[in-house]
Amino acid sequence: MNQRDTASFQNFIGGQWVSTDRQFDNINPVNGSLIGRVHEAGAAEVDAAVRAARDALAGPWGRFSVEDRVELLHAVADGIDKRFDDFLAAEIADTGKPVSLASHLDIPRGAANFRIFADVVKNVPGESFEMTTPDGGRALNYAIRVPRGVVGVICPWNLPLLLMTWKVGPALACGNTVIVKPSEETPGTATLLGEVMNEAGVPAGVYNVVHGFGPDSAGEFLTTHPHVQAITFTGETRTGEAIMRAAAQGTRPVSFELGGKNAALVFADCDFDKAVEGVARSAFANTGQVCLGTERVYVQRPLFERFVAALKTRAEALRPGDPHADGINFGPLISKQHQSKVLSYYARAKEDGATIVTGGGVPDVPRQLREGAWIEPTIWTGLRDDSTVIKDEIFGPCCHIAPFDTEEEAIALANASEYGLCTSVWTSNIGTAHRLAAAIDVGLCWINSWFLRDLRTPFGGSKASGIGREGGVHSMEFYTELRNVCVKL
Ligand code: NAD
Ligand code: 6OD
Repeated sequence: MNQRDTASFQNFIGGQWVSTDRQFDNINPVNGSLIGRVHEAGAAEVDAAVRAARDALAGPWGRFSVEDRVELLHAVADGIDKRFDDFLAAEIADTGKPVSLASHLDIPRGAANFRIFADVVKNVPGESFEMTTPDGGRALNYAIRVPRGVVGVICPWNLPLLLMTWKVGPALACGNTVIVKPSEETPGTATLLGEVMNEAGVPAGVYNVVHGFGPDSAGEFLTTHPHVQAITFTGETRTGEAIMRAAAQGTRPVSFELGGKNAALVFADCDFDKAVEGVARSAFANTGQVCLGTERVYVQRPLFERFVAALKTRAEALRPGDPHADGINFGPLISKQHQSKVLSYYARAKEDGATIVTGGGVPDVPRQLREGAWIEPTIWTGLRDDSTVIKDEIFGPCCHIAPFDTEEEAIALANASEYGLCTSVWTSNIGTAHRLAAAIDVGLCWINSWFLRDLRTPFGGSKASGIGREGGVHSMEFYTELRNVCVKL
């Protein structure tokens, strides 16, 4: 079938739309309505995708020069721009995120992820070493980067297009072929990208999409397939552990962007309004479903009461509702299932004796939205450091605020987590800023900012938050094998 059936989400294999007889519902989290049926890929469809991806490597794609790939990836980015409204509609239908967020973050980053990595591969420097040989002659060593081959790309649901293209962009720029397994919750934009790939003239089999779940479904079939040569994954730490076990068969390399329980540290000398605005954004943007989000806020004692009051005002100003409506800046959670999980933490905070500064439940929304996965932005104070709510990643629009006195205490609190994805430090003291950046065990440290991104920089987490770094030349490290060529002159 060459024409995509727009009422459903089919697999995209070897440039063709592939349906299956196992289908599941894709539900709109705004109101619980059915968006469409998703065709689940089984082992046979995953195997067909791997074969298509291998054939593409052996075919014209494998002979593309860097310049050819760069030109094509720019055409893909242009294709996303041209169909901006289609991508926007698909992303909003799947996630319920407000149009203001998706149109400023998710969709533009979808296109930028192709442009930036096309430009990175064009400019990545090489290395060479000349040497004297034992017989007194000369030899020249130079390293070339070759694609790894077929790359499995497993994605989450929170920033579907952004996080998928963040991996597909560099993988293709380096000459690999990809098989994407989008989250079962958000099949829309990965599917739509198949159309753009065909329109841009990307050879069949270079970009493939298989739909389904993790265990005993497309995710597991993909990660255990012996001809998938590298796996890049974004999602929960526990899922990462399962994928790592699968990747151990055949010692395939992995790149993991995993969970976080990030701390914001607000010093008494900060620019107060900017700190409140930044921490509010980091706690509540995308309804708290951002791996970089802040669920632990530590405020230096002289500012504590004022900061809690100001953050409460921010939380209470958020407007849930129809994502396309004017003035709406707060979407639902991704699903009823995730809503139950987040609400269980809201209940746990109460049981553990938290003071609920604001929120703590489900907001009152218009009747037509009541089947949606709505949740209140929530702030707590007064929990003990060892409370589950302080330790677990909740992935909801909530944070706990606690006071601290000294810089050493702030560092110890930030580091008291199994995770190490990011932190944000709010201070006007440059010495404090640099000392904290060196002392907090994270992959990303923002000073007086949050989620400010230059795509050339290393991105990833330490501890249980990930393995490896992607971004700029760091993505090249993962998506290529470096081969040394030694030429006796
Ligand atoms: P998840 O781990 O449940 O699922 C992610 C993907 O893995 C989905 O496509 C899922 O179907 C697939 N999957 C699940 N089990 C699998 C298995 N055994 N084998 C193969 N594939 C499998 O994560 P999620 O709920 O979709 O996303 C939220 C999580 O992602 C949070 O923990 C969040 O912190 C994390 N995340 C991290 C980053 C980062 O950059 N560090 C970015 C976004 C999200
Ligand atoms: O900005 C990015 O490149 C990136 N990987 C963001 C991750 C956000 C997590 O939810």
